[in-house]
Amino acid sequence: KILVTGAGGQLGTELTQALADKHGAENVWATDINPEMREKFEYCHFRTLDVLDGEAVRKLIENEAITQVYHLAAVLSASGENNPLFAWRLNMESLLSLLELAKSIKLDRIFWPSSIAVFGPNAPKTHTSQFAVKEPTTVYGISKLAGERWCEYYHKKHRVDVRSLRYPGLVGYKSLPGGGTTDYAVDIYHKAINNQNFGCFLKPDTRLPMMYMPDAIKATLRLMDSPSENIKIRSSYNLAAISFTPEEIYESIKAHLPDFSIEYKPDYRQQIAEGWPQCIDDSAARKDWGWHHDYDLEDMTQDILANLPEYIPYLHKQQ
Ligand code: VAH
Repeated sequence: KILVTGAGGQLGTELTQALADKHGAENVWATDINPEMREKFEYCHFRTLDVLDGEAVRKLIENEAITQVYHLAAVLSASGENNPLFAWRLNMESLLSLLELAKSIKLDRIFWPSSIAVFGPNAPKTHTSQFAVKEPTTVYGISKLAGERWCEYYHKKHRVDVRSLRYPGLVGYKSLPGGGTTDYAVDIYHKAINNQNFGCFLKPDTRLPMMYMPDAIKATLRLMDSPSENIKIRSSYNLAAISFTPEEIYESIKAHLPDFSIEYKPDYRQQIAEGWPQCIDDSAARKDWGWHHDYDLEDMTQDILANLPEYIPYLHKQQ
């Protein structure tokens, strides 16, 4: 029985569906702080849940005999800078109370997303290794680094089977752009199909590690299906796929929609992006549990331009 927190978010929207497809919708409890998300989860169970309410989380897990928790609820990098103490509290306290709960209630396994945001400006910009120096400069990155340390601690000290991935920027067409610094790469497709000029909040040459959502889902399911003894890294695995700049994703779209235009208006998110690596080394994930990505930039652009137009009505139901 699976519990997903923050199910209404960018990753949760697609991961919850994938988990229902894999384990049966009757075995999946989607939860979100926003009760309006209920209409996105008619295919499985839905509960409104504040992950900071430890008692409510415990009750749901016990009452429904939950065995796996995908704890996705979090404040992302850009939003976090506008509300630092709340971002720290939500990202950190909710994870800690879940790990503490996992000590007493026997949970089969927990998934918790980390991010390449754990690396700061002084990490190597390319081929950033699993163990490169981590001095994150955003509240989000600080909370994800601290969270990784706690995951490894609870695994070592209390045998909690918690697993984690350092996602790059995730791009998908099934959710609207959110509070992430990489969400320009989601918004650009919406503007392109509406033939609107795209105002990009990053400079044209800002290279970032990115991944198409189907690859992120595949990695998550594969990590969680692997035998525990294969999961050697219990902080969080580097995970990589593609790496592109705003100019490159714009050109990949323009090849299909010649009239599409862009202008660059860098804002506070430029500095966040410049503090992150440009492409990271995920050899540990490839070695330990056979990771490899499927989609490159052109595959992603073709798939999104083909599917986003007919998906739009569902998206605006979410707003
Ligand atoms: C963010 N999408 O922008 C997230 C992610 C690497 C970026 O962590 O905050």
